[in-house]
Amino acid sequence: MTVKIFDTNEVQDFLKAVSGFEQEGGSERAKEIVHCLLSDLYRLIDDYDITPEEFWSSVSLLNALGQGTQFGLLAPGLGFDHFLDMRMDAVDAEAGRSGGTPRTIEGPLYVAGAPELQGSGRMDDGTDTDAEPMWLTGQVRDTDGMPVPGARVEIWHADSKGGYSFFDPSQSEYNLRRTIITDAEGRYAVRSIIPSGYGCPPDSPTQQVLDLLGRHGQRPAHIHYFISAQGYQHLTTQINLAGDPYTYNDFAFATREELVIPGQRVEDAATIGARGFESPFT
Ligand code: MBD
Ligand code: FE
Repeated sequence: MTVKIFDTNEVQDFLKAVSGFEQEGGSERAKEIVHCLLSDLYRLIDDYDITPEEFWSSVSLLNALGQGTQFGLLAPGLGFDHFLDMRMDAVDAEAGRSGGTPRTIEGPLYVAGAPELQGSGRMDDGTDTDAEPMWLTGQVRDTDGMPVPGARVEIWHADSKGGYSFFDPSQSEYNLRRTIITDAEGRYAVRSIIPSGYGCPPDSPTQQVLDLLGRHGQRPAHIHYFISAQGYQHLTTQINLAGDPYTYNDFAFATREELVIPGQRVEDAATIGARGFESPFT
């Protein structure tokens, strides 16, 4: 049995009523967007002969996706975050802004208010005994290559099990989350631990949706950055540690070639200072 009713006047008038077209007040933009969205969804129900059972089980799934950060996790999996980035890239190109480190997605696991470090310091609490130490050093430069002193470099990343503090209750507050203010030469340097890739919880509603699409929910090992400074455009980005099996198979589509960084093995932390920055680790 297939019935098609979408194109009837009754349904079209009903859609307008549901979207508030017959009412004063509210937002015209909201009415138009809701009308467009509902039209697509009603048509989809018609086209695919969605049964009431299928519809209500989708509602249950949406309710589950409303818990915690679940929809925030599914959104990158469905490409929304990357699509919004593509749009911001296009806006920048249109305005003639080019150069610098490419942006990529923020993801759902940022937490504001991390401890602040002046130029350098340590990000891990020392309790992850499975982890290898990692030093992150860098210099914030403008698109002309000039150093930016006093820039805010916010860094957050996962532990050796792929978990993020705050969302993983086994970690201490703000573990692996810091704000570093760049020094007079625009430089920063921190000691942390090498993160593992992230995987969506296997029994989560997000993974349930990915399973229906035959997709995995894995991200390669990565480190998140916000870079900001007075008078400059905010940058949201990440670096990927080269060599991860998921580098070019990220469920969140966040990898960009320029952001894949090969780590260098350092036997003596003091040598980090030899590359033009007085080492805070000696
Ligand atoms: C992450 O760590 C992440 O960065 C994204 C985008 C999605 C899920 C987990
Ligand atoms: Fe992440």
